[in-house]
Amino acid sequence: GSPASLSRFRGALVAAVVGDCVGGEFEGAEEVPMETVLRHLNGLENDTKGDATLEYSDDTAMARCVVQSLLTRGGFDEQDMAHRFAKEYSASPGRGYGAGVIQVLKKLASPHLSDVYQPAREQYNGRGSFGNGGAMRAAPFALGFPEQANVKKFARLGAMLTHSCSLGYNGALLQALAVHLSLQGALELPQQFISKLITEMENVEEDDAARSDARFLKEADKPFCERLYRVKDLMGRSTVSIEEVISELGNGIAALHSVPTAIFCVLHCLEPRECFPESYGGLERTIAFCLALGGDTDTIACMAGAIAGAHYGIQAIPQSWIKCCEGAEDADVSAGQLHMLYQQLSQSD
Ligand code: R7I
Ligand code: MG
Ligand code: MG
Repeated sequence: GSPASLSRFRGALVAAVVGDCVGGEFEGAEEVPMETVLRHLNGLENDTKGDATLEYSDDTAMARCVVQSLLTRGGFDEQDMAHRFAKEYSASPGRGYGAGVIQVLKKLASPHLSDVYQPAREQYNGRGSFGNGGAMRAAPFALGFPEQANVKKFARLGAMLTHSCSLGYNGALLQALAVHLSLQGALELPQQFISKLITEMENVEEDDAARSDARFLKEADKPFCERLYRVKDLMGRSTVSIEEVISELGNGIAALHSVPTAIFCVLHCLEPRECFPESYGGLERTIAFCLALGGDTDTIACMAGAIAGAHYGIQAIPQSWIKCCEGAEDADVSAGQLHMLYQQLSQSD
């Protein structure tokens, strides 16, 4: 498809929902045999019960708030977005939210709050959360802003409403950037794609807050860069086992242990591989690979789904999968609306 086409927008938003819904099955499991994953995915194709039987989790619930806020405000409005997060949580608290973020969402509901970034800063002794809750809902920022600088700026601020630790919000920035590049067709050249991400993150992680958080958490000097170099390294190998992905990149609930992993899953599945059915296209391979990792499967499949969906477009997602997932049809409609906003903003530059 052409850069920033409607099909890519629809692919990104719908595949994110599908990843969340389909990935929920294995959340928290240890490494899942590929056979089991394929059986689960096959089951969707033969699902006669029909409509939207797989519920979405907090990942999609919060992404929907981001989308609706960007659309109604025509851009980023932190008050509006914070208000939507709080309202969504109080309407459906049972979507599987992280244990810590619940405190933030309750505080955001207070009508007396003057600084909407304050509750997030109070988490974890003032250090803020490094969870992947900012990254899991970052994709819509790539669809809402044509300019790369704005994607980075607003994905970061949007994440800071709940995640004030740099390892949390920089994970969101990285995820949004990956979707942004993928929408432009950058995955046609995978080596350049990963190099661009590294160059951008080298800059982002220069920051004093990033350096001090990394030191405090005993991580590498530029933690996301270090992980992206590992991704590049794994890309160069002819075979990579699931165990290696888990040990090198992680499959956990921290942004650092899941965003680079999601990016790797997309890159690794660009070409057919022996472990997948021949009938599978790249998007199906990507989702299946994410599920086989176990751990935070809904979130990793959601993030990888957004990046892969932006690359392959809507046609790559099996209809039978879409039908099973709550919120997938809504995401398709929203993608069309974001595409219009994006085009308006592109023309006004
Ligand atoms: O990041 P968050 O919104 O959780 C997202 C995850 C996704 O997998 C969703 O699908 C859902 O299942 O949850 O929620 P947080 O509570 O901010 O962070 C998630 C978890 O990371 C927390 O419950 C902690 O276990 C851990 N964590 C930390 N632990 C110690 N110190 C995050 N930050 C810290 C920290 O600074
Ligand atoms: Mg979830
Ligand atoms: Mg999760």
